[in-house]
Amino acid sequence: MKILKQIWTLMASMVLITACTQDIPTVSLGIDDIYYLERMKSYKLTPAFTGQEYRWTMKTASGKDSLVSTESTYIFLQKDEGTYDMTFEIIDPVTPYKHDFRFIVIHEEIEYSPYIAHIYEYRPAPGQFINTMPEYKAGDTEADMCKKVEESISGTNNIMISLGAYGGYVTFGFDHTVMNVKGEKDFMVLGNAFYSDIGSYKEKKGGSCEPGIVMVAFDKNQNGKPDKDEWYELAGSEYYKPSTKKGYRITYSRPDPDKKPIADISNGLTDVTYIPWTDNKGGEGYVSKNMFHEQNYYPLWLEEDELTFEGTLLPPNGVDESGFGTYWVLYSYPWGYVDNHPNKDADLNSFDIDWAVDKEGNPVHLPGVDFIRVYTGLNQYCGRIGETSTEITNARDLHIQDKSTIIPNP
Ligand SMILES: [Ca+2]
Ligand SMILES: [Ca+2]
Ligand SMILES: [Ca+2]
Repeated sequence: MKILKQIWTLMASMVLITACTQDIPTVSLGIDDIYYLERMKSYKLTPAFTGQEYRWTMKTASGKDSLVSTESTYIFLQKDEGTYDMTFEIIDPVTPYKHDFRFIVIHEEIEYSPYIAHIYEYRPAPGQFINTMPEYKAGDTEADMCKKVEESISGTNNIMISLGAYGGYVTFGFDHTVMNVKGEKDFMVLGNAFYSDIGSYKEKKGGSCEPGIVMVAFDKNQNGKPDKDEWYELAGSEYYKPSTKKGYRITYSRPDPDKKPIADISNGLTDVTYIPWTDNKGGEGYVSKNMFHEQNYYPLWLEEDELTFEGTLLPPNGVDESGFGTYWVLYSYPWGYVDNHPNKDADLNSFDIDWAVDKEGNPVHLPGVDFIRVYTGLNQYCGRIGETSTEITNARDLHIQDKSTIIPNP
């Protein structure tokens, strides 16, 4: 905010200088002649005049005008420092209008961090690591829990947080817009996936892979919050397969403290009917409680007695390779999910904003994203190892120079 304020002050004084040296029109177009803006920050231009059609063009290196938009408003956003000469035209038989202006994109005053700067929301589904990763203390509010998540996974911190069973999510952002660079992956999210050490499972890339689905949003209304902005799913390797269900919705209920637990000791479960869920496909079941994690599995800072999550559902990836519940292998999907491959495979934990699709599955081009959301993509229960839950330890923007190093989890 401080940086922005300084930029605005700088811009305001520039506008003042320009305004004093030329005739002031009686009605202003609302677009200045020159703007100073930090790289990877967006600025919305809203002309005061209207007409039949609009043309926003930008001069290319060869001096040609390249059309960048035909909307009435335009959000300027550039990755690289430099001078950008632009023209705005209103095409109208009665009141045509043409205005040349310039953006000077400058380096940020305070160096950007390539790592998470802010957690906007932490809404895990029930799970065996909920209320412990991060730890809930009596009286903690949702904001307190967001702060704890921020302390865990922002900057170079890499303390694992859990999203719980299907649908549980976290929404985070950086101190700038993550740019969508053409033909390149744009950001990386790390989890705690690993392949089994046993030969054939290792080769088949199976072990503990708990794929989380990634969604992205651009702050179109420019208010710095993920509120009315449209979310787009990044279509991973399973997205178009018939085994993947779209529009899945699940509701979990707060566990009843007076309920009689039903144990399955052979699987280490102390209550197999612990947290009930129902879905919109006619399914129902439970998140069981196990003997290794005795705390309450329902997010205790939330007042609601029911939690509903909605999204795309990936097919089950867990196989009981022992045949009697003692050795579960959770296989990875090829690409496009969080907590799906070991962190050392940087490329398989990296994401391209150009994978974004709308609700109908049509590819969408976004110039960059301000908000990233990850949610657990499977509704699966694997005996003694419990519900499948995506974990996150850290994330980074791949287009910002790394000035510090983090030690990734194995
Ligand atoms: Ca890209
Ligand atoms: Ca917004
Ligand atoms: Ca995991």
